[in-house]
Amino acid sequence: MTSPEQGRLAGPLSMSVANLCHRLQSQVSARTAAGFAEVLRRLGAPLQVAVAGRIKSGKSTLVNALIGRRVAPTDIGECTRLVTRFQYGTVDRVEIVFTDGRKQVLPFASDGMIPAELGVDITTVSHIEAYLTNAVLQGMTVIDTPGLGSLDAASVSRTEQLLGAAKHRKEEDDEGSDELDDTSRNAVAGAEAVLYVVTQGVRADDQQALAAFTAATASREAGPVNAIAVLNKADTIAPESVEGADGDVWKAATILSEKQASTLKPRVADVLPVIGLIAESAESGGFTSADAEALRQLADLDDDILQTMLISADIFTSWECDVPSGTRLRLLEKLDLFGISHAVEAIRKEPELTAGALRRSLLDASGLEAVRHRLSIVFAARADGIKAAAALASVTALAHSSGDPAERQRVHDAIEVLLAKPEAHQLRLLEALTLVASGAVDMPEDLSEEVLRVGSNADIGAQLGKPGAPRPELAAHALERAGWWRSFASFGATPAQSRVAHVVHRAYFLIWQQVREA
Ligand SMILES: Nc1nc2c(ncn2[C@@H]2O[C@H](COP(=O)(O)OP(=O)(O)O)[C@@H](O)[C@H]2O)c(=O)[nH]1
Ligand SMILES: [Mg+2]
Repeated sequence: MTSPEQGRLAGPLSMSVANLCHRLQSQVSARTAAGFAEVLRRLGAPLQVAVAGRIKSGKSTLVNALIGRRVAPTDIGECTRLVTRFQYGTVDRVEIVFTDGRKQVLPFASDGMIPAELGVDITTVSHIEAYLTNAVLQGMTVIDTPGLGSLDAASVSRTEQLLGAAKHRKEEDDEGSDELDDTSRNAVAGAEAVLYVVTQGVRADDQQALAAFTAATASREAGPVNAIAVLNKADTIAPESVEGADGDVWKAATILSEKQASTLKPRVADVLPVIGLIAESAESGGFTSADAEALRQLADLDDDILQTMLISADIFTSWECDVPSGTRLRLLEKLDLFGISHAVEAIRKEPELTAGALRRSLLDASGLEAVRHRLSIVFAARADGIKAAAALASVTALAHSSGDPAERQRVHDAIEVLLAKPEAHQLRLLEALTLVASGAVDMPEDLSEEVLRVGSNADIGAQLGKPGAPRPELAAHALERAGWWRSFASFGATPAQSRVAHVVHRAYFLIWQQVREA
């Protein structure tokens, strides 16, 4: 079976929760035990990352870039109105999942993509499951969403449901049934983290969508801190419209990203500029040596002529030139004007550039690596806490709905024991992070930044803001900050700040223990 279950747990806390489920499984009712089995399956699955944002913001394009394969249909077609989950499998396979639970295998289109049209009544479809052998998916399940912008009400509601914003049915409703309740089912489909795609100009409904997601995931204690954002289509920004950009597109994109970060703050940690289209072409095999050859021909053109052609897509394709206009259209589709101009410049600077090196240069220009890096840092640092918190919430809900007080007590006691363990402290840290990042607890800027840093990095050096520093220095710094936060908790802090400060103090203390011991 091509199940996503790889048995790899995200970290020590997930391990403890898994042990708890295993231990309790024989001591609870069959129905609760079935629920625990589902919790265990989910705990072992990769982090579920939803790519969300307005329609046409370039979500599917970015999904293809991240997976490294052009598999999600972009632009129009039925499939772009559905949620598609891309997860790891040992064989490439696509399934339509219907709202009544039925599944139907969907053959790939001849170009290796998910067909844009399904050939079934789309109103009966819940979502699409795509199993792919791509290594990236062993680390995370990527969920493509239709978008929360305009479009039709049905796709909006499907997206909201996926993001957990839809109302959950009460568990009491299906008491006695051996079926999984909606909470568990929702938890399985629900996203654990979000990659939020915006384009130039954040709109009110972007804010709303992010707010809906953070509200829906707040119960998982990870809250707003499990979202990162990208400013996509950076290539389409007119640099002359951005003050301080000096006519440079990437500089303009960086300035706009920073502006949007302050608008979206504290819901997302930061906004990274990216050119999804170029990233997709460079990463998914879309960029070929024939394309490189055509670009080489363009690079040979007189510069005045080329600059004129690059003024607009229309001029670029209709201008009289040796490169066939069909070829030019193809280049436009893959790279757009900015990518073409970037490639031509790279070739002119280094005429011997191979097609592979040109692809690499385009990838560098797309900003995708920075997005990948950020994804791996933020989500890797939090996956253990995020997954464990979600699992604990499900375990609690399952015990709660069992109707057996003794069983409920047993589960409750086991959770209490677990929460007292040092590895459980990250749940409190995530919660503190949420309080600070959401503005629920007001902190001076430097202190909020410190809290975010401690809670957003997996590497101790990075947590302490001293990457690569020698251990004794890290230990001394951790101890110093532990002391500082303890005294801040006792003197000079508001009661709410004080609760956060205690958690941060303990986080530093645990870090100190770790560096000192190793
Ligand atoms: N110029 C440019 N176009 C892009 C970029 N990313 C996506 N697009 C185009 O925007 C359109 C919508 O993209 P799509 O991924 O389908 O958007 P979605 O509706 O959010 O999934 C497609 O024509 C893409 O080729 C980008 O970074 N730059
Ligand atoms: Mg799409």
